[in-house]
Amino acid sequence: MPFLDKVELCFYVLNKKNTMKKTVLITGATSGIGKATAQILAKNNYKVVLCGRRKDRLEELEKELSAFTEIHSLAFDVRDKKDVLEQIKSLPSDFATIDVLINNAGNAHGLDPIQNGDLDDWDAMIDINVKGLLYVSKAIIPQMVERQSGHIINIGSTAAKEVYPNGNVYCGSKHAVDAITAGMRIDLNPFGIRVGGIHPGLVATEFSEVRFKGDVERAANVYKGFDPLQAEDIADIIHFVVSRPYHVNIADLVVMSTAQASSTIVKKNNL
Ligand code: NDP
Ligand code: 8X3
Repeated sequence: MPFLDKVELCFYVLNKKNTMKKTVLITGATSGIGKATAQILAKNNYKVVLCGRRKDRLEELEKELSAFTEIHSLAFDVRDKKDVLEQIKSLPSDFATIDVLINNAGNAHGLDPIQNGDLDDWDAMIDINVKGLLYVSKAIIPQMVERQSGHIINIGSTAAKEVYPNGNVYCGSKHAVDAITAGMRIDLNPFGIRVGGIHPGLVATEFSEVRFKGDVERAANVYKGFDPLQAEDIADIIHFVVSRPYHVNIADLVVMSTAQASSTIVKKNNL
């Protein structure tokens, strides 16, 4: 083959690879599961829109991952519905078509019996885990409906499947995520949109630090004495889920560490 034809072929292949890249928007990409997911997808030929509130972390991650792919960051609080809609609308044309939405932002706030629960903690969990997920979805679903394609992955929890002592409102918020995921799958079925839930057990992230309001020692104790899931374990599974052929939808997945049998049964070494 003449040299110039070879060069042309190289350009064609590179171009084709680029136009075939899917764009993934990940909420809660500044830490834990969301960050690890951004890292694995960026290294596997996806364009990534990173979302979170902490701008410094977004900038740092954007810098790190730009070595692998196109990255765009959006800083917003998922509770602010006006800002959620405006920020997503503001995406540059290169990133505006979202093929995969990963609704991951969320946390537990507090671990108290219902009679002692803090109203602000309850608001935070319902507003972030449930309403925030809905606002982000509302901003993106119309374009998927129009294109008749797309993939939505909602990060629930084992707390979406069972209730444990003092987990009351967090478990309620995640049960809502589970129900909303099923509802999305039903309503978006006529449009050929994939919808699934991934439900991890205990994952060693900043989750417990947030739950215990910065009490690092109490947070570390949650993961002591056994081999907990790491954020990368869930990210790896998310990569598997998004990379299945389009006719395959992994609808509902519960993932625990081997040491965990349920929310309250964890085989710990003697401490
Ligand atoms: P982290 O605390 O490490 O990460 C939480 C992420 O959510 C951060 O990036 C944070 O970003 C973002 N976030 C929190 N509140 C808001 C908000 N108001 N607006 C925008 N973003 C927000 O925890 P995980 O990675 O563990 O948690 C990720 C998801 O996984 C959550 O939905 C959690 O419920 C779920 N999960 C976690 C498990 C665990 O054991 N760790 C197990 C099962 C499910 P920023 O603060 O920058 O806004
Ligand atoms: C996080 C897992 O068991 O702390 O959703 O609720 S748990």
